[in-house]
Amino acid sequence: STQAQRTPVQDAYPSRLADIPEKTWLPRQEAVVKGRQLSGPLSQAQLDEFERKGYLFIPNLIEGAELDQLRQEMKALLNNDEYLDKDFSVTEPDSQEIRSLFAVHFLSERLGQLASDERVAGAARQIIGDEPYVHQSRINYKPGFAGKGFNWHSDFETWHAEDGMPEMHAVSASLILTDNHEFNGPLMLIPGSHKKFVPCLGETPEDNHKRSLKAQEVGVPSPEALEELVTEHGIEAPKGKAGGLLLFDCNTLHASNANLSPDPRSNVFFVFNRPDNRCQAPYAAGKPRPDFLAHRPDQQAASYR
Ligand code: 6CS
Ligand code: FE
Repeated sequence: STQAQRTPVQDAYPSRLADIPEKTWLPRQEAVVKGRQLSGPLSQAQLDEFERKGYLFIPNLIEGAELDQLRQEMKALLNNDEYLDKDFSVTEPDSQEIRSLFAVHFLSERLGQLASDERVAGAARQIIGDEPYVHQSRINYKPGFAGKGFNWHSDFETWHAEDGMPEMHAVSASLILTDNHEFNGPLMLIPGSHKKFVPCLGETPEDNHKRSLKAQEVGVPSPEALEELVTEHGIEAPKGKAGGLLLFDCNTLHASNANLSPDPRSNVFFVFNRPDNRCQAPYAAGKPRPDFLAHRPDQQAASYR
């Protein structure tokens, strides 16, 4: 119900505003790296880089037969016709091609294992400072010549406004399953933007996710705000062979272009959240989104299989 909405006064991260925001950005409240003392695969230097830039790319994390298996698994999932009419399978705005398939750590045992693999979940633990749970998982797929892009956004902005994620204690881990090069629409990030929350203009429409997952128009910073941030911080696009892992903070601004090359671009990604930061009531939307977009720590796979 709309009673779940909070007033902006109580909220450190107000967004979906009716009027043009007073300030371009508000300072981040939470630390970026919170588990330096915990065990895990990342070095202190890697944690420093993540802290500074809001992302870290680890080339060739997975190789050889293990990578081949994961690519096979992705193909099998994308070709599974049973998923075609499910709400967790999202197609492109103008065609029936799959753009994103959600809840993949529940749909696939192999990907479920990957989500709890120490190389991935251990890195998340070191960043967020506690044993992570999967808040969201998905495969993003951009076929050659046909895959569309994603507008600039902060994931946290959506998760806070629409899913009720209280604070910035989540990290995304994106394993690239195809080579990422400058022509197939690799992820672009604004390094350092994770320390600034950009309030966005425009109230959340009902069932916004049905459109936003195809093309996000609400919860995106204004061109003026983006220009200011890019002027200060620049844009980076880590590229590399399949099997590289990109870790990025929940509030790092990112986007990607359409794929105008013949080569598909795909990745599987897991968003890890801290159990004490589980989602509550939305901060700026009428009702919470379906759970394939925002899992709860105790949720079972049974609801998808
Ligand atoms: O809706 C989500 O949870 C994710 N998808 C999009 C297109 N934007 C926000 C967030 O990354
Ligand atoms: Fe995103």
